[in-house]
Amino acid sequence: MPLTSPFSFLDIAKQLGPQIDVALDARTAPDAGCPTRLREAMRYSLLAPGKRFRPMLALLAAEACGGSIEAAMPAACAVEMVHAYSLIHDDLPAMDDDDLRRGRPTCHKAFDEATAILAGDALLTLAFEVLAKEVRPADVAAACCSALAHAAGSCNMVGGQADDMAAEGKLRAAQGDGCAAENRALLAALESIHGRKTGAMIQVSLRLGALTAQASAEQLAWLDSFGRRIGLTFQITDDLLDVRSSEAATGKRVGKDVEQGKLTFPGLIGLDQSTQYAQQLTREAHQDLHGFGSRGGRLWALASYVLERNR
Ligand code: GRG
Repeated sequence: MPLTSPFSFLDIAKQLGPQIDVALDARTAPDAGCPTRLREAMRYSLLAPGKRFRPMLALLAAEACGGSIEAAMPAACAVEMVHAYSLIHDDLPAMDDDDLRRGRPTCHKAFDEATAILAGDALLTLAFEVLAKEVRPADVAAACCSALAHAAGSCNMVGGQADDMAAEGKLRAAQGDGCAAENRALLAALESIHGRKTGAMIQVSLRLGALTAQASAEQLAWLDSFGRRIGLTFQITDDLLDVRSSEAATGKRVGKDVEQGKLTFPGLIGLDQSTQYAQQLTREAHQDLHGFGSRGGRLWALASYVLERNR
């Protein structure tokens, strides 16, 4: 594996982003059975200008395993649908209560709370319909449904969100005034929450793409380790952006973690150590790709992007 990749995230995004958008658009086209306002709310959030990071992971994992972008596209759409649902629900007043997402008013602001809840529900269920109907052969479709359900469900994304909300007050009280052992325990708690809340969806995006390429058990294990590391890096950079970036650059409210007294990587270990930790994880993630040779080149560039991203 080269020490650098000849690919840039910008070029990858320019090529794959529009293909992903066309595929998402087609799968949410007007349908006689779906109420117009519900369809509009689903499309408003799903087709909003996000980074399409998870679908790109699915497509490039398939590529790394010798599969095709075309065969992996239904899986790429499914992970973005689940992601869009999670953002809609996370923005609701009962959760993070946010007004701005992807540079636009959040779904419940643009529509109303009930419509936003239903749009999230509909995107979640549509993801599984797409996988079941479009992934071939059928045993791979079943494996994809099972993996996505586990990653998005009560033991991972939803569970991580529940623990994050439950822990907020307690972790906040402990932050900053603990001894080294307490800080290590807090760091482990933080990593556990984010591993489930954010990391599991990143890992499963890779897994789904790999499954559509009939990946070997060894390749799945490499991608799992790669996904764990870039998932953690993604969360650290998210925390850093909340401190360092702007609303204009990220398309969402910043400075919110400090305002809400949330436990974060910079809050716990400082800005410099958080940056160093993210750099170390990225180096290790790059090593995880060694076995894929040059076919892993575009995935390599995505890992670098996670570290360097500014939105
Ligand atoms: C409500 C069930 C439920 C789960 C919510 C994913 C999640 C769980 C909450 C999102 C909260 C959040 C902002 C977490 C930080 C990491 C993250 C998922 C950021 C958003 O993902 P990006 O940056 O967004 O890939 P875009 O818009 O580019 O797709």
